[in-house]
Amino acid sequence: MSKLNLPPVPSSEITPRDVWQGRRRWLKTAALGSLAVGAGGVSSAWAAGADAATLNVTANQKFALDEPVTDRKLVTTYNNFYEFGTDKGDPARNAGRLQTRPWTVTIEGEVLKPRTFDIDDLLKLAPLEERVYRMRCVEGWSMVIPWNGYSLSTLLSQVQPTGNARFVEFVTAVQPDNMPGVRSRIIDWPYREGLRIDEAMHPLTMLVMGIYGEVLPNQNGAPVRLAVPWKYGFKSAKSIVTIRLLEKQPVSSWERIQPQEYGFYANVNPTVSHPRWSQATERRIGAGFLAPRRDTLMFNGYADQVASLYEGMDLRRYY
Ligand SMILES: Nc1nc2c(c(=O)[nH]1)N[C@H]1C(S)=C(S)[C@@H](COP(=O)(O)O)O[C@H]1N2
Ligand SMILES: [Mo]
Repeated sequence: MSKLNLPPVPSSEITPRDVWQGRRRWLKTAALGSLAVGAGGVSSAWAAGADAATLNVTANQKFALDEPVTDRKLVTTYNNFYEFGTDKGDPARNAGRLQTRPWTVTIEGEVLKPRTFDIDDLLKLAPLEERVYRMRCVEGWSMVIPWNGYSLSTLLSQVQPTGNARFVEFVTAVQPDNMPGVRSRIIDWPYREGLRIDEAMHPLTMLVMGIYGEVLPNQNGAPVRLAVPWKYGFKSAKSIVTIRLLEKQPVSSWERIQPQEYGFYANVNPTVSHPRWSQATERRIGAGFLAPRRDTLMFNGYADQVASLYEGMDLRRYY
C-alpha cells in the first residue's frame, strides 16, 4: 500500500445527517410507491437490476456518532479494492462487472454445523441495522460511514464454532474476467484477512450488505463485506465468499506481502508508527483541503469497547 496524496475536496462534500437521511427516506418512499418490497427487505428495483435499491434498515443509536457522515459520493468513488486496480478511482470505474448474483458464503472449518448461505438468506438472517462507524485507512485517511448489516457474531453463532476455533479467516472473491486488478501480482489472490475469534465475535464487528440504506455498491465490496472499525481498513475484507474457523492464526494478504509493515492485528494506534510514516494524525476525507489533520484516536475511538481484548498484550509487538 503506497501512501498517496489526496486531491483537494471542498468541505461542501460533507453531507449533514438530515440531508442523507432525507435522501434515503425519499428513495425509500419512491421505491415503496412504485414497487413492491420483497420479503428480504430489498425492493424489487434491486431484484430487477436497477441501482440505488433501498434496504429496510433501522438506525442503531448505540452506534451513532457525533461527527458528520462522509458524503456518499466520496465513500463510493475514493476506494481501495485492488482487484479492480490500485488507483482510488479504479474501483468505481471498474467494479461494474463484478458478478454479485448468484452469491454464496460458505462457513467451514472448526464449526459444528458447516453451511453455505445464499446472499439473499444473509439479507434476511437478522434485521438490518444502520451503524455509523469511523473508518481509518492505514494510509492515513479516514471517513465516517453509515453501514447496513448486523454483527458478524449473529452469523457465526448459526454454525456453532467448536472449542478449537481460535481464529477466523475471510477469503474473498476472484473473478478474473471481471477484475482487471487480479492480472497484477501485487497480491497472491484471493485477498485474505483474519481476526481472532474474540474479535470476530465482538458486537462491533459487522457483516455489511449496504451503506446509506442502499444495497452495497460493488466498489465498496458487494454483496457482503466486513466493517471492523477499530482496525485499519485493510482488515475489513470486501466481497467475501468463504469464512473459515481455524485453530491456527491465518496469514493475511498484506501481512504476507510486507510483514514488517502490516501486522495481523492492525489495530488503529496513534503511538505505533508504520515503518514509513507516522500514524499520529489523519486526514478526514471531505473535510476540505485546508482542514487541519486530526489526531488519530486509540483503537480509532473505540477503546472503551475493545481495549479489554488486548489487555496484557504488547501492542508494539502485535501491531
Ligand atoms: N477484497 C478486498 N478487500 C479490501 C481491500 C482490497 O483491496 N480487496 N482493500 C481494503 C482497504 S486497504 C480498505 S481501506 C478498505 C476500503 O473500503 P472502502 O473502499 O469501502 O472505503 O477495504 C479493504 N478491503
Ligand atoms: Mo486501507
